[in-house]
Amino acid sequence: MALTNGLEVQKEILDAEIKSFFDSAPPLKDSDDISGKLEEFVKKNSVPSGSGEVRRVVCVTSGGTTVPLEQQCVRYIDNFSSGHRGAASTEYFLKAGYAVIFLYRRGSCQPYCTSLPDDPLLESFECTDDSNIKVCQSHSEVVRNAITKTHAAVTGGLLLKLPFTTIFEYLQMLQMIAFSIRSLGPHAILYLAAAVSDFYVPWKSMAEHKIQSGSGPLDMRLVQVPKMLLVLRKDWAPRAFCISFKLETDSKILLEKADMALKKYKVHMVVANELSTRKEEVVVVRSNEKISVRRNQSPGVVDVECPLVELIVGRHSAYIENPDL
Ligand code: PAZ
Repeated sequence: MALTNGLEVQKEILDAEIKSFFDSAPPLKDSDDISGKLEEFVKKNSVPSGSGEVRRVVCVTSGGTTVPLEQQCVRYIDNFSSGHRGAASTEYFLKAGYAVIFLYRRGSCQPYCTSLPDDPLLESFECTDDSNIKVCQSHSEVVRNAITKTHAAVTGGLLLKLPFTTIFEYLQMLQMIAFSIRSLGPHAILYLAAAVSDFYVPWKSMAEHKIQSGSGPLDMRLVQVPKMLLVLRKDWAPRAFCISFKLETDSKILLEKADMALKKYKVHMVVANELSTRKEEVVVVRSNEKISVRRNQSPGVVDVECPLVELIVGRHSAYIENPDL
């Protein structure tokens, strides 16, 4: 009884921290547009197909969130995430028949574009004469694939792309998505691959204008971002299959931290990865298993996300059959 009360108090404190985060965050500029798109997307994908099968929907989060240091933002704190994991995973989920809500950092990797050069406009195209531009032969296959597959997925109502930049935008949009997929119950997945800031400057204590350098060293207090995973699981979308990611640079603590996250946030699966080897290997951590998933070296299979998504689809099918196990 005492333990239950202790947990309840912790949950109340967390709820209050989360409320204060959202209350003080700058409101999303295009929130009506986003909710309209979400509503339409979920409605369209809730209708059972001709075979009576319910479409599965996954929200893939991708890329890093920024932490603004000024309200009229000149400077911000950022992180390493390229968005490759989220973009590649989106392709494999689409291939597996899922509809995907791709919540991505503006300017990060996009589905079907991960093998384009860094500066695709300049490197994939060439001017043939004053008025004509054509795709260079060496990139034509990739460009064609990127255009046709993206177009087919978006116009077919199977891919909804929603960009964010700041931690404020990301968490507000994630909450909106979680609320909108609730109605799909166990048919929905939350695949949280974005690298989310742990610390932020609350909007109200943030300088309005560009911080001046003349006044000596910068002394700034960052506050911890409230851990929203538990409320996401318990309150926002309690029946969705929830997968979080854990990144560490020290391999000695990685699995222990992933185990802790699994227990603390009650997610269904934690995908553990190390910074330097994240493109080669991940470990899927569940309460009863730890599975190492490696990039297949055979020709044509280039991403670790391919076997990872395959494994997740299998576990998700089992979850749909029996969500209480
Ligand atoms: O975006 P990317 O492909 O460069 O990296 C993917 C990743 C390492 C950000 C992702 O696999 C991950 O672990 N995300 C969670 C990071 C964390 O907050 O622990």
